[in-house]
Amino acid sequence: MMYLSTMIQNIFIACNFRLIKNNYMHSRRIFLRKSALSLPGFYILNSKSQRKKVKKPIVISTWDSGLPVNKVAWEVLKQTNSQALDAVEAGARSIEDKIDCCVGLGGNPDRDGKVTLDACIMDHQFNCGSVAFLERIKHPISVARKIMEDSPHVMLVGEGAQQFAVENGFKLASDKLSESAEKTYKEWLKKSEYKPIINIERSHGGAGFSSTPPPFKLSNGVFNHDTMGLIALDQQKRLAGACTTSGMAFKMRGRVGDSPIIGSGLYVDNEVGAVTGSGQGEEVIRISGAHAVVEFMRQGKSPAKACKLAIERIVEINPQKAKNFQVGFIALSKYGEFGGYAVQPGFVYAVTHNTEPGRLFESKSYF
Ligand code: SD4
Repeated sequence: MMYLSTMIQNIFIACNFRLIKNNYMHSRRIFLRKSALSLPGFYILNSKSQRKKVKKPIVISTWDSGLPVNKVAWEVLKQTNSQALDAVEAGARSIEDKIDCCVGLGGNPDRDGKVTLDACIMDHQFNCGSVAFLERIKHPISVARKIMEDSPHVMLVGEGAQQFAVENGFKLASDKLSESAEKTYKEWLKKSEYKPIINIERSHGGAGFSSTPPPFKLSNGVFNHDTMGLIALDQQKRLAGACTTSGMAFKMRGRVGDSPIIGSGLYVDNEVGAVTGSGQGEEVIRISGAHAVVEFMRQGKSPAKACKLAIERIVEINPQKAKNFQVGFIALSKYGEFGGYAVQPGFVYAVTHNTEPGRLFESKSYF
């Protein structure tokens, strides 16, 4: 009897011990998870990283066309006390000024023949502004910044965005298509077939592409590049990003892509890094692309690895479909480390650190 009661007592103690141990492990796990989340990413937990020299200032942007854009941003960034936010806005404006296929008022129109612009901007303190479906305004990126700084909202679209812009001193431009957009649109009208091309700026040969060295031109002579996303880190370790586009050519009227969506086409978290991208907006929106990449970096992944994981997430939704579209992300950590990854080969990005006019990198890709 005594033997039995000692045994029961021992089992009871053992169970209690396991319970206490489990509880302890559980709370410890929660504590670790919580502290990891509350710290600025796992980088901080790594003592090597703490000694890491921050590479700054630095600006990186999508495509070959990022080189001249970086140059403009760099003019701002290299000045003492300059702000990454001013640098990315200046860079984005410089490409909105140009007449080309994919950014600004010279861009290709929607299927009704109207150019509609999308853009967004974000600073190091989660301030952000965005415009979508904006017509006849030359600098959507500056309207986005104005919304961020002088309105209680984050995003304005269409007529309301245009009204806000005009009320704030932006000039209403003509709604006439640029010469090259007019030509491309007339060509498209013959078949009226909506088929977004895989935008591989560096595609050699291929339908619609020349096989000359960069800058590549479409067969109609138009310089081939895409949405401009740029992210920068200034000398005060402030990150910022901007993204501007005329969106997918021949889209349905009213269609909005990822580029003006905070968390999809652009995201900045100064505790972790900044991310932007280019490509088939619908696929990016599906996974909140830029935000996903930032979260992977928060978990300790390098910028390139974080971009890769987000691209894998996109492809794995429908690998068959993914063979026919392009998405590319670029990421910049708060330490100035950078990287990119894309669904298809041919996605390049421009990096300007202390080398002018900067360097081009070709990202790895899923296919
Ligand atoms: C969009 N992401 O409107 C933009 C356009 C783009 O390659 O980058 N096209 O979906």
